[in-house]
Amino acid sequence: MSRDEMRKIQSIRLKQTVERVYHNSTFYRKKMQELGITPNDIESIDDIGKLPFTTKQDLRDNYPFGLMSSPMSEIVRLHASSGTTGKPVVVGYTRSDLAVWAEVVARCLTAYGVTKNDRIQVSYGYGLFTGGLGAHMGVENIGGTVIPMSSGNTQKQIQLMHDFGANGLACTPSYAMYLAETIHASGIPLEEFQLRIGAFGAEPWSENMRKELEEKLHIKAYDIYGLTEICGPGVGGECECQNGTHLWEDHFFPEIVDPVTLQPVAPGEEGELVFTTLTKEGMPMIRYRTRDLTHLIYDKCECGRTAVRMGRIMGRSDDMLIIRGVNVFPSQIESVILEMPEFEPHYLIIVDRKNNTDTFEVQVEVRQEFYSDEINRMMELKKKIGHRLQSVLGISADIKLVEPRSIERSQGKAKRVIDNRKI
Ligand code: DLL
Repeated sequence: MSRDEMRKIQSIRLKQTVERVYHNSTFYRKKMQELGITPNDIESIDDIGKLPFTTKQDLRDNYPFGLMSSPMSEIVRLHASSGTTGKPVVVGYTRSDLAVWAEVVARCLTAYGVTKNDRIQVSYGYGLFTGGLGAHMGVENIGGTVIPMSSGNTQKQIQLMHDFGANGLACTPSYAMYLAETIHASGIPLEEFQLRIGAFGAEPWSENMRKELEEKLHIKAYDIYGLTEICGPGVGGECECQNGTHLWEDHFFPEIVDPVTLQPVAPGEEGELVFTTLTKEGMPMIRYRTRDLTHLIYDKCECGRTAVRMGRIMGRSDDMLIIRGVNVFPSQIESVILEMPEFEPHYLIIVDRKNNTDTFEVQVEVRQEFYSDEINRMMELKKKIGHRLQSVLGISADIKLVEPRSIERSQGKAKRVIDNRKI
């Protein structure tokens, strides 16, 4: 599709989306009124800059359903991901939203070369996380066979991958690496597996990691990108050229802005990725700040697809960590520590990658009056905070209780996160 044609479609859909949110969402109507604009001010996609930005904080402030633009009776599915503190970010989908989602994941899979003759093992987590069910719908949409494994239970994953002759694997790149190592350790020859294609995403990964995964598993490893707020996996995916992630811009309009000034950067420059959904009904997003730092490539791709490409995600403009595929904000950990009287508000988060799996340690100072030489009492305390963190974050941390005043005090901005991973 030519750029002009694409922009025509984007313009029509943007106008429809703006009408929809203005008339159906108090939140967006108020935001637009504050800027003194109405849907009549949006005549084409070139007017996108007139619209307000939306942030994770807006989702938190309007938890759980405040940003829906469809009545709840039209919402057929809810998903959620971590917010910056205790409350998750909640997204609602109408039947049509689910159809679009299945379509965009199908586009990714098709670009990887997956067909109805393939069996795809989906080893992203199923549940509120969008990874499992999103990939699942995409495979079904192209008529492939889904093996809905979800994550974990690694031995069984390998056994069924082998016995069912899975041709594709969809999971985080770090879990793929772990699966690869477990396969090698199992002694089953790689030749007995039918794996050909990997659909990896939900966390940053590098070209080196791609090479390693391709060599270890004898596959072609492709990127799949997405975020809960916009729809889940399938906002974009790589093609056979493996040279940038095509964003399905007829459904999700991308912009790159300077994260400080919020002004658009020059074409091709790096900045923060911002999306406006163009076809969503349940919970359309207007200029949603993803916090992902990347750049866009408008040159034609050798595969023939004209959809814009995105470079690798180079980092984030906030402090969100992705640990074992789970989004973790230091502020979530801080709020758990602050609500427990046994601890000082001094902590350190140490993240590393050993044997291709993320390690996650939280060091926290015990208050003098709770500090004890008795191992049992300390173990009890460790368990208590460990459980609390697990229930808030959705993953377990190695807790290290330390003596009062043993964590280095900062002279300026406290450095509370040490991320030693070299991805
Ligand atoms: O991770 C959706 C997803 C599931 C994408 C499965 C791909 C595959 P969230 O949990 O909301 O949604 O996390 C979204 O994860 O803003 C990025 O920072 C990061 N992320 C997702 N995909 C990639 C990728 C899902 N391919 C956040 N490369 C996003 C780098 C990624 N980072």
